[in-house]
Amino acid sequence: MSTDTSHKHASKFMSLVLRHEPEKIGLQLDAQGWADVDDLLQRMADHGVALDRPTLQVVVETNDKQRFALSDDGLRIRASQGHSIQVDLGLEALQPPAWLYHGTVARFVGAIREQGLRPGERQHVHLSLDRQTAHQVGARRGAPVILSVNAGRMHADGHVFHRSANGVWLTTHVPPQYIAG
Ligand code: HQG
Repeated sequence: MSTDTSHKHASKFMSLVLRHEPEKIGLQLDAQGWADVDDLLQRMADHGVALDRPTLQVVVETNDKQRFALSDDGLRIRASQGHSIQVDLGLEALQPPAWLYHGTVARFVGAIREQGLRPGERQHVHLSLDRQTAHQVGARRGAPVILSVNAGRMHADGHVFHRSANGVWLTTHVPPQYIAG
């Protein structure tokens, strides 16, 4: 495996256990989603994904979307967003920019126009700051369709927004009336 490929493999495994299935390797996350770094590394090694502490640092620092955050003392790690398990990231409520963007694919658009954007398996609907990022998010599933979300009006109407440590805007539901083409 090239270094890049092995880092990507480690990152995907870390996304799985830090966002969705910590029990897969018997890992404990606290209420804010943090895991003990040494425990994570030991359990990853036991499951065939061995990396040392300096390499973990590199994986975290070079991750294309900055998906992971280390605590200030370096002893704990968590995913910055994208969880399906219940965690409280402790993010403050913020005023969003006037418009945010959501990348999806044509086959979901009918349901989205009817029900609005729903978080699905995750805790939050994920919204991007710019169309280019939304394009990349949608392109994971096919030809991307980009929806514009009137976040300014949502916020004025009392909807709560957060921004993850890696710059993804989060809210719990975007009703259809706030979605433009
Ligand atoms: C769609 C990646 C039917 C929604 C990305 C999306 C992001 C609906 C899918 C992050 C719907 C959910 C999140 C409705 C929404 N009816 N379909 N009412 N409402 N959908 O993966 O936003 O690489 O949970 O359009 O870059 O695609 O993992 O959300 O297609 O930041 O770090 O249901 O995941 O980041 O899919 O992606 P997801 P997402 P990572």
